[in-house]
Amino acid sequence: EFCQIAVMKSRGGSDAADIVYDGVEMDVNKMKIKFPTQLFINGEFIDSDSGKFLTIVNPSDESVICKVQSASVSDVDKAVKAAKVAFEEGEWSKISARERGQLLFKLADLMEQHKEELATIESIDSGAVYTLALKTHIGMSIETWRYFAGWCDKIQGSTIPVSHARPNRNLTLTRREPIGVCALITPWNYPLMMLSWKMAACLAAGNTVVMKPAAVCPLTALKFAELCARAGIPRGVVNILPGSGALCGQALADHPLVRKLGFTGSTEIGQTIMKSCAVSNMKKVSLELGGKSPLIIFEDCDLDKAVRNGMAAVFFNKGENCIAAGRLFVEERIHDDFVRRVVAETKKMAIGDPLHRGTSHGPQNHKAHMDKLIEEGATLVYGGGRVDRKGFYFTPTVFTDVQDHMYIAKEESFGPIMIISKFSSKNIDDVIRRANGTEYGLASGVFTRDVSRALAAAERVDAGTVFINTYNKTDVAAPFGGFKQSGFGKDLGQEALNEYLKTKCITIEY
Ligand code: TAP
Repeated sequence: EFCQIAVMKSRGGSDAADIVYDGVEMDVNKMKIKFPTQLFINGEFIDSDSGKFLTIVNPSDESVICKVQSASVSDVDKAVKAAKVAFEEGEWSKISARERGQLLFKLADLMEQHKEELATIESIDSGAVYTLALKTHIGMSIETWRYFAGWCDKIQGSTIPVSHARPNRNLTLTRREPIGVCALITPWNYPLMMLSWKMAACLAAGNTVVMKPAAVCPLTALKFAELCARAGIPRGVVNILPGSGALCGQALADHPLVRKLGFTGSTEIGQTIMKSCAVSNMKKVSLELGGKSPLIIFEDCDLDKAVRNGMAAVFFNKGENCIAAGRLFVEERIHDDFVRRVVAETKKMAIGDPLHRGTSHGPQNHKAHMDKLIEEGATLVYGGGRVDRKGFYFTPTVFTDVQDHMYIAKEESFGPIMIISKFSSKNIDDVIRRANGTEYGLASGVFTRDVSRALAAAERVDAGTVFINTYNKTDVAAPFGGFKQSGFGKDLGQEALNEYLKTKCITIEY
């Protein structure tokens, strides 16, 4: 139901005691949820200049949830200018780093209080299975905010012994400073988590931000905007602009007052963005892009675990997972057994309504994405098409006998499709060469009980993440990001702060 909603906010932002927005209230998942449907600029929810909307569809039943304001180029300009004022003159620029941390902790607490609501919104918007949304999409988002809130007052420079200009003496020190107005552009697979991975580090470093969520899944970002206002994040510090990539995203990459752009998405759009950042004003850029991650399973592994983790490596979050194992290399002696077991387990996966607690596999995120998941080549041993029910459901799929040159072995599916080929233990160099035979380098995995073999593989695989005897084990404290055409610049961990800081070097003579 579309309505006007007023919610209390604690302090900061505009002078009014309440935040008012046009939004939606729904009874779903045995709870009341409400969220804004307007742009969030300078601490207020407002309509777009363009009068354009995004239509938001629930992928589990293809129903329209609501319409959301779609930002225009002039809305982007308005938001960037508000973020610039907030950075240079606002309360944000005056409070101490420790106070900044307290505000981010408060925001995390509010997210925690609303985690069921956020997970429900994520589920209806993106098709994420609710139980997973609660634990990962929302749970890891909250952890990310707390982790970076803790960093705020620990960002420090160094003192450096430089050569003296005799007879005088010199001292050099460095300051780690925020960059200014940052833009963030994120994809649809983990809407709130991708926002959090980038924005928490960005704000902890003291920047202000204009953020564009994916056009198909903007709802948790808008709920997050409401929580920012309620937490008392000063006006203009966080601006959220749902809109199209071609218009709103491009305007952010082109904007001369934006000094840094953090992007997660496809390699193709990453290239466009990097070019635009260079041409407009040489803005700093970090890119988390696609992957086709290899998972190498040796015959001496714990096979039960390899089957379980191998499936999770591919089917987690419906395969809409940037580090999904896009290529499984299974040693020939265990290959047939592995395939048999994987297919038996895959058949047992509970496909259905993502809000049902027993569901393990929900619908694909949106129709255009699902329509791309068509099989070709190789041997299809299970699945390979839509599930016969309403909603964008795709059967978890297994291909064997995949050759390295085939399209499905080279291009990311971003869907629940397992691609298996064999290798021989007689030629480990060969499987490493095949694993590295891609322009991507996001993640990788190895299953073996032989420590030397595991470490040798970890050393030689050219990817930003290597999992040994596990998969998908990301953590807010550990750096995450790819090599080669999977991009550069890390999310998470201390290293992520570097993406949102600049180092100033000060030399004193005395
Ligand atoms: P993209 O099509 O690249 O879209 C990502 C974001 O960029 C969206 O918000 C999109 O807007 C926007 N965009 C599109 N064109 C733009 C332009 N010209 N200028 C500025 N922004 C623009 O990717 P996707 O299909 O949403 O996401 C899937 C891809 O993301 C996969 O390849 C996956 O591997 C990758 N991914 C990587 C990671 C990491 S951490 N490496 C994590 C998740 C996903 P619209 O909403 O209008 O499309």
